[in-house]
Amino acid sequence: MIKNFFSFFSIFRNKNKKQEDGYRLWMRYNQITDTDLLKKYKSIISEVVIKGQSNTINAAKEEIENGLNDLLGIKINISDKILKENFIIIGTINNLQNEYSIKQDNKVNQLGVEGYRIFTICLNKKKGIAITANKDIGILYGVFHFLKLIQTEQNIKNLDIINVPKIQLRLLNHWDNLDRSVERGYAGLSLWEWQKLPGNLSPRYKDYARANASIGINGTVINNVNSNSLILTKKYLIKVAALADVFRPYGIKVYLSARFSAPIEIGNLNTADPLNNKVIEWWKNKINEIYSYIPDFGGFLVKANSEGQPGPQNYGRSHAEGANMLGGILFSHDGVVIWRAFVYDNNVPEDRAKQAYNEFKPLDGKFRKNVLIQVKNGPIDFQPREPFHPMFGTMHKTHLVMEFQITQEYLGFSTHLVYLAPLFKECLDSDTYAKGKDSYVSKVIDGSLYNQNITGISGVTNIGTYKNWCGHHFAQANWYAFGRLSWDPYLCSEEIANEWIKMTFSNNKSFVESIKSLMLASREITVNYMTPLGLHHIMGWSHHYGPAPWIDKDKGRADWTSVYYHRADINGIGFDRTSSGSNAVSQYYPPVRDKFENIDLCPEILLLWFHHVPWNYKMKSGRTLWEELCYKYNKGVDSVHWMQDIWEKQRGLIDNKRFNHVKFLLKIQYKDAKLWRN
Ligand code: GCW
Repeated sequence: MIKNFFSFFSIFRNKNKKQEDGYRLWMRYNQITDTDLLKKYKSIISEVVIKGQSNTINAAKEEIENGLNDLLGIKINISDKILKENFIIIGTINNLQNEYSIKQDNKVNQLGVEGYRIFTICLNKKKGIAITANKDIGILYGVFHFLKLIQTEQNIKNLDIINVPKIQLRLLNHWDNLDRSVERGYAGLSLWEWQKLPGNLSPRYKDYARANASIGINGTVINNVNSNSLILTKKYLIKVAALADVFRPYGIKVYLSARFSAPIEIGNLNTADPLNNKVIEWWKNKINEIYSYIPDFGGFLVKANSEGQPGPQNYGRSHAEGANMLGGILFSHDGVVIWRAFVYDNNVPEDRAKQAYNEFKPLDGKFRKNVLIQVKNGPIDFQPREPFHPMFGTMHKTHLVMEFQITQEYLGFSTHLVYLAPLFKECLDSDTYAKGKDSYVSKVIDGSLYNQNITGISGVTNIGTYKNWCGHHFAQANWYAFGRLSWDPYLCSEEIANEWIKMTFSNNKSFVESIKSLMLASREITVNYMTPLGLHHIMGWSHHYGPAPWIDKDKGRADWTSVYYHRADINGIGFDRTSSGSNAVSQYYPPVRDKFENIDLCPEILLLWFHHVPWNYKMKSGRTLWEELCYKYNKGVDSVHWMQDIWEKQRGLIDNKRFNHVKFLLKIQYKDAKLWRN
């Protein structure tokens, strides 16, 4: 009865909420509902003064104008001179200095090319807020930050914010094919309408660029690493150039996945040997051609000699020889080569988890300056939980790029609610011990551990043509979190969730707190009902959705089966990677190695990753291994039910459309969790 009363009440509560489809992501700019706060903001913001002229400045102007109009429900005055008290002034440090002779302050020296400063200022005896940077792109980033302060209802009196990205190349990787299918994409087709490009530009391209710029992403690899050479033909390059033109004002460079055998497929050569002069000549011309269409082209991403892709090893050459050939040519254009370390071969009788390290470790120091090696967060393949990849501790003379997977290939596609920031953070916060204690993966990636001057991070996107971009409204949070961590890998998952929830859904305190707890728990919940205690890769054959621990040798490739990874037998379960097994632990530095090697010290969350453990082994809880597995699976299932309960309580606090969509997906997630457990 009481329950009915409340749900009746909440329907009433919700009547006036505009139904939302999620298209606007975290850039909704809905009017502030707290009337006192709205009044306060209006009293602090009376006009926007914009200095400078460029496409990026125009983008900043458009964003702040639309943003403030909508958030404050007014028509903000835009001018190029300070007319009123309580202005917001936007311009480069040079522009502001020239006009208002502001004293140079040491703080601006740290800003570099992309950093910005937002601070309270007094000019012409009037008080206002300045959003400033060395370059226009910094200003755009600053504008997004300023809007976020209002979206999340922060105090904007007496500001002094300095923000500089800690990683240079912050890239999305699209696994988009030219037929617009998306490998491991669960949100519709590829955004790129090849048949309509270059003439017909979907408005979505600009919104894509806005969303990325708002979280600091500055590059995008627009085609699949399992690449088609046709992308490098003139027909496609013109289309790519049209996209690059849309993205440029937002500070986003375009990169392409290059197929190593392109000289054969589209160049009429009979070899792609990287040391062959004709091949080198062909790439030179091709790269010159690319830069003639896209003068700020970022460079190539290459998947070579991996899962059947061609590469230098087809000609007896090493990864370094292949990558350096391309790097040598791209260098003169300021381009980079990002070469993937995701290599393994079922013909090599070695634990798959060890193969990338074995292949690349001897090449450390052999790559050109503008060649970066992109390494997945863990040594297998984007599992719900993996230890950090041992390459992060070992390549001291090589630029390493982190590769995270935002799309949920092994985490329930865009059907399961899984907030991935804790997964990303677990890897970034891991201590490699490469230079003693506190040699965190984040320090390898941001270049501080080895004093590196080119740094990068990539996220395999979850974006497609679905109206809400990512399939699940909560999957947008993973795009968002990736961007925020690529800007600053030291942010915490909670902080990121907090701002995302407020901007995407609501500032309502109890909503924010409940949803934050749900999001923060969701990854561990998923691990519990999918692969607890270090189990991994026991998903359905090829599609990777749902459980299939029974997948066995009849599939042809042992390293794509489940039994290869869980090794369950009459005695126990788990992959022995200790010194008495595959010795994968030897690829880690002693303090890490010793911990993983010793079953008593090995964190239980990774137990079956490193050890083959008897079924009746006593766990820390006092339960046997078998009981503990059952406990974890049950806990996972119960926790999804808990997520459903929490969600149900939010009815009426957000629009029904998004509420019902998430509710519907949680129901499937619950059903799937039970299937996994059973
Ligand atoms: O995760 C696996 C996927 C493949 C993918 C490959 C890779 C693009 O199952 O679909 O191919 O990794 O990262 O190259």
